[in-house]
Amino acid sequence: MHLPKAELHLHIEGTLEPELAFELAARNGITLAYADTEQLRKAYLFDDLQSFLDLYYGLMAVLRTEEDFEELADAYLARAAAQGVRHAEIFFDPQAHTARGVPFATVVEGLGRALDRSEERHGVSTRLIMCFLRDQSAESAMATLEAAKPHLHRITGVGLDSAEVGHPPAKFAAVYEAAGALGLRKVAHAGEEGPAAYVREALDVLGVERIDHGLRCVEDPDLVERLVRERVPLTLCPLSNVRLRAVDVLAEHPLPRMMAAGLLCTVNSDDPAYFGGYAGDNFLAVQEALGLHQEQLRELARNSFEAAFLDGGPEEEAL
Ligand code: ES4
Ligand code: ZN
Repeated sequence: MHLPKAELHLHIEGTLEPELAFELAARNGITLAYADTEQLRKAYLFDDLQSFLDLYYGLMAVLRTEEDFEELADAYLARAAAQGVRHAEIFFDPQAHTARGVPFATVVEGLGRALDRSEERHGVSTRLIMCFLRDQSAESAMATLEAAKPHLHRITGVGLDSAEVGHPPAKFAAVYEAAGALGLRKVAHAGEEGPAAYVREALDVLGVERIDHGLRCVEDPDLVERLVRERVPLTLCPLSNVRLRAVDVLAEHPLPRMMAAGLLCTVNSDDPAYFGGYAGDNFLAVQEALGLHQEQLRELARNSFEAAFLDGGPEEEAL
């Protein structure tokens, strides 16, 4: 599926393919608990968010140097470009790296090296969004924002990810306020496995401009009406929803109903190495399983550019 599109929900650590994991492990003298890429790929079968996250964080051990992060990002950008992605807003999880002794600067400079060459090499413009791990403390998130300060020229916004239930958005109110004061854009995962109330809270308490996933908004008609009225973009990830059992099968994904309700939906890949496909694969999968027509696919692609942080943000719009 080569329709030109923007990818707005992509965790760079979730693009680590088994082959690259083994290559980096060998280079860094790390022994993985899997015999080969085939065995590792079999471990990429899980049935909920937590079992996925355990593997995802564990495998990050192979990422140690700037070169590692550069290679990871460059490999993603090449694959994305081949599937029609022209603009990518890329999440990374600084705490997952600093907690194991990899400095913030190593991560952001390594990713930055690949991103700096992306337009020229791959024809893909990029933005970087740092995510706070919501199952860690608000203090840790604030310390992470502090660590980001020397690198803000590379960072467009903040996000919130990891285990959702029990970690409502309001926990991070002060961090998001501080991020906003630094001129950073704001997004948050909400309504993936958590309730519709978390989507409301992300809007009201954190002041986010986009909701990552937001799937469970459909349980709350008043919320849907508000999201439509305010044109709040939702970054949906259909293949992720199937693999993490947010929906039983793709044919039952609420995407067509959400589009019909007037929601500003986008289709993204989340953690493509783990969930069975990149951006174009997600477009193709919803086309086949949900019978979306060309015009609906074009609407999704148009939405992705409308929802992208390609403008100067709310402050510029207010001028
Ligand atoms: C994630 Cl699918 C998903 N949900 C929450 N946090 C994440 N981090 C990486 N992928
Ligand atoms: Zn995600």
